[in-house]
Amino acid sequence: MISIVTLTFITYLASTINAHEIDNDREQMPLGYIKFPEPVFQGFNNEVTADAIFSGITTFAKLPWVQCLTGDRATPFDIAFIGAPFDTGTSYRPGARFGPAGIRAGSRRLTLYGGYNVPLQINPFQAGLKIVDCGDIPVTPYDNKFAIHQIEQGHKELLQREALHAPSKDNATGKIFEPVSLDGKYHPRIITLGGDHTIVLPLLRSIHATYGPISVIHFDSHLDTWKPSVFGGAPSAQAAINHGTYFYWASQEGLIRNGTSIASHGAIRTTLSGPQDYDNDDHTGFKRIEAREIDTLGTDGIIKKIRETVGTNLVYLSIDIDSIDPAFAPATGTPETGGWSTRELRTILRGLDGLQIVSADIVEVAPAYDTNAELTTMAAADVLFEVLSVMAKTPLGKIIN
Ligand SMILES: [Mn+2]
Repeated sequence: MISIVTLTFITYLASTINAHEIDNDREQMPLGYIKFPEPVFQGFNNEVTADAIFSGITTFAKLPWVQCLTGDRATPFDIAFIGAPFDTGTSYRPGARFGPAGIRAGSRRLTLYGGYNVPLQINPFQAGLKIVDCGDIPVTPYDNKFAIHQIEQGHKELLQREALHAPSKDNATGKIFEPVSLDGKYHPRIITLGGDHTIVLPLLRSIHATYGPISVIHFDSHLDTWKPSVFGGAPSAQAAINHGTYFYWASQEGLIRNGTSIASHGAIRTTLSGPQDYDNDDHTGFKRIEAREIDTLGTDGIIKKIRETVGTNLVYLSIDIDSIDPAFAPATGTPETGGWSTRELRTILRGLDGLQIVSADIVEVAPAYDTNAELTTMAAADVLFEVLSVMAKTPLGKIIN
């Protein structure tokens, strides 16, 4: 005999599962988890209580954890977060190896109210894309050469998979798309959590293998195009590859598009070894936007300069958290005062809406230097929320008609 209570429970269970399935159809993540917890959480009066935003295992924005590089290589996705906990290329404060864990902790609240981005008018978690947190790339702290190899291989392994959804048309114009990759397939977009900035050399090697030479938008207080003889003095071949020289090497290797007007620095305010550092920077193809230009141009003017520089090229986006002023983001390897506010950087990132951003990273978050209020990791997570929203609004593809 089945009791009335049991029947009621089964009916309730069925309706809950139904709601869950409907939700999954809309690719609603991670909200489904928050809104429809397991029935064991059923409280008084059969009321379903939501799981708290601060509980559970920490992934970026409470997204599903998929062990993309180890246990579960078969699950496809559209956008993946992956950590690269490497910090043995730093010149001043170490600690960015804890960046991925810190940024995830700073991202816990992102979906508390649902994740709708008001200025961009999109909820990236409900945009029909499968977004996952793949955990971290295994990175040795004992051997930089091997670690850089690991980062390239780990990133490449994810990037070269096919995306779950193949966008068939441009959102803005409704025109038919074709893929922009070298192999003619739709690949997922990877958002890497650094790690010090050295990781961008192996990341750009991976990007190059899938898309060819690329335009770069680089937010940083520093140039990072320094010649090894200038930055660090290059006592050995391995020491020559560090978080101040990786763009020099990327340029030498042809990973960045050749010519002028192909890449853009933003928020620059570092001291130099001399004016010749800017001549060297010019040779790598970067246009510079100084942090102080925001006083005269405003965020609109900064956005315009960046967009004029990269045009309609495919873009890789690299964000050093030190582009933000240390008042707002103190926990970083080489802080520089006089930077942009978190609000200004977020506004500028939203201004990249419509660009073909193939992948992105945020680097140099070193949580040990943060305040108890988690200012820096929260800023990093919120900055990535803007990047994610821009990506969700703009599918990757080339209009063919
Ligand atoms: Mn920097």
